Amino acid sequence: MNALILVDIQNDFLPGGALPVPHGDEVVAVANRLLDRFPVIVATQDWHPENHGSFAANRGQQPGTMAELGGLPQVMWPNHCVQNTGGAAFAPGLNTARIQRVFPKGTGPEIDSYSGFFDNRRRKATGLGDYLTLKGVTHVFVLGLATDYCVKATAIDAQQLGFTTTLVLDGCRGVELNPGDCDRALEEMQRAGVRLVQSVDLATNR
Ligand code: VGL
Ligand code: ZN
Repeated sequence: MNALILVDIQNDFLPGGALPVPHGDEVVAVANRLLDRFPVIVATQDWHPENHGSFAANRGQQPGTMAELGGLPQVMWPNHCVQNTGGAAFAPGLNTARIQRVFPKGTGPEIDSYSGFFDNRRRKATGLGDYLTLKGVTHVFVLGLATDYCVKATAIDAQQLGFTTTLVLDGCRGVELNPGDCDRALEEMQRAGVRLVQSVDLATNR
């Protein structure tokens, strides 16, 4: 059984948002086009409290610098995807009606969660892994935002959990804080066993 995982396709990650991913809006059409082909569709949603420790303003830091959170190195981000704000809402135009379950992440102030499966210390699961297993999913297709953070972490965790994992390249865009970050992320995913495809090369699964 195949599942589509839509990673963090949220307003704050679109151009004009609080943590804009260049051309992030372009993944929406790719996502919508693929929806009909998957029996299982889930989404992750970055869902932070106002006092989240990854927010530079809460730490007296500048966005884009490095700090520490929960004992791990942590990029300091602009405030973004605050729970129940418009910035945390899914992108307008994303066909959310077919999303069967949403998995919020980054909900605790003391730890970030790039992966849709676990927090960054891998202490707590979001439930996504168990959900997919319960649905009989063996192969997951991942797309969304951002290639070099949450997409990468989600795809690698999926593969490591035993799901055959395919990244839909044209359905992803990255932050690229440092030049080359997206290319390195793709290499890292491939090294972990993640396959890369273009959406046009996906056969219809119906
Ligand atoms: C993300 C940075 C901070 C992402 C989330 O969705 O890739 N990046 N929070
Ligand atoms: Zn975040």
